[in-house]
Amino acid sequence: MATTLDAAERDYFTNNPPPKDLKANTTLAREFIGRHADEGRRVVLVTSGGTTVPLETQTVRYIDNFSAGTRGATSAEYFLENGYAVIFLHRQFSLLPYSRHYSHNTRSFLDFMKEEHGRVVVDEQHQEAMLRVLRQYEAMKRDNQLLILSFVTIGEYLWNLREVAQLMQPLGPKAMFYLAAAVSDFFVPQDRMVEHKIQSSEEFSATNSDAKGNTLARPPAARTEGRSLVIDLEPVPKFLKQLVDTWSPDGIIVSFKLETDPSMLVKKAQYSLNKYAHHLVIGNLLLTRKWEVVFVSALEGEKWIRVPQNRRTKSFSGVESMVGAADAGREKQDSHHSIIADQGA
Ligand code: PAZ
Repeated sequence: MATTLDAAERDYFTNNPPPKDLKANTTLAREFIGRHADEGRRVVLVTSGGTTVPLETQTVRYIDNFSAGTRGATSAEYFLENGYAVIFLHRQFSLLPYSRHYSHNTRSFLDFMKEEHGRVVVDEQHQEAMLRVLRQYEAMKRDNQLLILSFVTIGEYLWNLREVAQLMQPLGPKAMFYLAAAVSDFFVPQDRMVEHKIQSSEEFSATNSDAKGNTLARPPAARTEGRSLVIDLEPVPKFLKQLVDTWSPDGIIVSFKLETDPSMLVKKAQYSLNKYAHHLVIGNLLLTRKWEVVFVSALEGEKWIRVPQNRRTKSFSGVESMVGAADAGREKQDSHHSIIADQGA
């Protein structure tokens, strides 16, 4: 089994090229991990947002994943507040810790401002909430506790995950992996990816060549046949096993499982726990993910955590009530709960 997985890893990372910024990210992560290890801090890698699956090398079209990065960005704030150093590996332009309170909103951040005596100030009604967020943000910056790295594609995500996990290996159980990103299960391997935009018209559709103009050895994974677009994706190797067994075997590993069918959720979470033998699977359903999650672990079995009805907010627009509700909720929740279910965000 190990051999098969090692071969799958070798095969994937040999045939799918590293992202251009991998070296720079690795340098930043090495320095960050080393500094916090010297200071005795625990380090958590939080992954957040959805990966894309490009259909062409010069990408015009891609398959995306729904995630906005709310879970990851919110959780990162709670990890920071609880003394962790956080490496936040997120989908470019998805939500970020702290700024999430004022971005991706139905309101512009300018709506929180007003002009006073020729200067820009925060509107009175937002002062208290914004001051609270700003103080947390500044405390985090003072201690250099947050490193932000980004990905867009599934390939960029996997390369960064592997590099950072291996760098965290020496931390042993002081390393945590909190895998909240929505990662594609299927992808287009490099040797089946056409260089140029897939044409919709048959007249122009002979595009099955790579960057050098050579015809691909295997049929392109995405191509037009007649007037239809045919997409034939391959499975992404299950690297969670590699993370648990070899990349960071002593780290604490928390994975997430998303389902839409309630009858599948616990079953699938349990299956994942048994298969990968890591510490915790947090299950959530697409439609209720902001209010309830289920923890599935070998130690405690199945345990549901729900945000009480009266603390749920319905829209993204009420930032002040969102921050207020989160803080009110916090009194009643222990920090573990708060990390995964911050209402309103
Ligand atoms: O980013 P978001 O807050 O909109 O959604 C969070 C989530 C549902 C992507 C996350 O909680 C999760 O379940 N991630 C793992 C998804 C999966 O690959 O099963």
